[in-house]
Amino acid sequence: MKTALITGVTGQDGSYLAELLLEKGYMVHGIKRRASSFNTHRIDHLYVDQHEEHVNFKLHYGDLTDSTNIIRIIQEVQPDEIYNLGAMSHVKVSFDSPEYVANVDGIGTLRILEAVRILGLEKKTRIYQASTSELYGLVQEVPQKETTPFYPRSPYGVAKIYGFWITKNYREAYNMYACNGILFNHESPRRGETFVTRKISMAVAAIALGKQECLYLGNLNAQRDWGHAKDYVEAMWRILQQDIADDYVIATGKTTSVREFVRLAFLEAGIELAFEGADDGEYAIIKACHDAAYQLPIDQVVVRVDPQYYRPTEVDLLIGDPTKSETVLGWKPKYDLMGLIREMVQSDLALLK
Ligand code: NDP
Ligand code: GDR
Repeated sequence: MKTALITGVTGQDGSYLAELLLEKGYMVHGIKRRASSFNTHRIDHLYVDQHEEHVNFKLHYGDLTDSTNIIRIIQEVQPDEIYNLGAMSHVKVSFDSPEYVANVDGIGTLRILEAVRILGLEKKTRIYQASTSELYGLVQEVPQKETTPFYPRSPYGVAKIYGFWITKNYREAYNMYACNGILFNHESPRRGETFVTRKISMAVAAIALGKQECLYLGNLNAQRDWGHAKDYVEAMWRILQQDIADDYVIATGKTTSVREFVRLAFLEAGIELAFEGADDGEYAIIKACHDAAYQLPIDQVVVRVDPQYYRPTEVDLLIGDPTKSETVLGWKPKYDLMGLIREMVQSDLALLK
């Protein structure tokens, strides 16, 4: 039985990865932060009474800013694989807390790598680092691949670039099995509520059910390569099962604007939109409603631009080239964009009903 340790286990990816590893027969340990209220809703269904005979899932209190805690947990767990998913992961918020994001997302990665070295586990423990398409930032080349130069555009991206390079450096300097997955955006019904896709799917449900009038968004022109988190955690696992440690882009190879995502998400609820106006004054109105259950007035404004959601520096276009991961890892996503949108919108409709 292999043992895995997941930082960020309470997050979107951590919860899907824990499920996947449990299905594969792993003993899974996760690090959760102490909070003033419960923060384990994404993994509560995996909880096992620790008094039972066969416990295969265990949580430890911890924080990536505390190396004493990281060293102690890794010493106790002796993991075969560590998945470092813990991060302050919101790009816009990273402009408000730049020092914190550097500490958690940048130095936090170093703390994991150093803990493995200090404990002499370099030969035993394989490490996955949650790198990101935000490293590419300002467009240098499309589609973006493993060799595309980086140009991050936020304190989050800059912190993650440290995480990327320190992982690669420890691999080269100490011959450690440490890999970067450069993952493009991936979403799901478990996506945090302030990321744009989930904000949209929740608003579609609330507007359709007459509980909200209008959705306020920032830059509708941004284009993202959106996949499903379930597919992407499978890629993380595959990255750590190879003979040689390496870095991989994980993406669908297709890109879509925020505006188009909005249109498709409303359409999933049977609501046709028309976009009018431009720039800060752009808005969308209901053109037709095909579901008789939702009694929505035609011409109601349901989307408006609010510049408070703009970022000081934006990443305009992300589109990944997954050729290497398809060839070497044999990875291919099962979900397409419409499948992802359907699952998110239907899940939020069910939640609100
Ligand atoms: P989430 O924001 O959903 O989850 C982040 C996790 O990190 C949560 O469990 C959170 O705990 C934990 N965390 C935050 N701060 C700390 C800290 N100081 N110490 C320990 N744990 C902490 O992110 P995702 O699941 O979407 O992403 C997982 C990882 O992948 C992140 O590193 C993210 O940056 C990266 N990534 C994500 C992509 C995506 O599209 N989703 C794409 C590329 C990379 P809590 O629940 O208590 O807040
Ligand atoms: P991103 O995801 O910044 O790509 O980072 P997010 O969903 O926050 O933004 C995507 C794009 O949508 C635009 N946008 C808005 N974004 C938010 N959050 N809220 C809005 O109201 C809004 N309106 C427009 C943004 O400007 C942006 O262009 C995510 C995170 O999961 C990171 O941790 C991860 O590394 C990257 O994806 C890959």
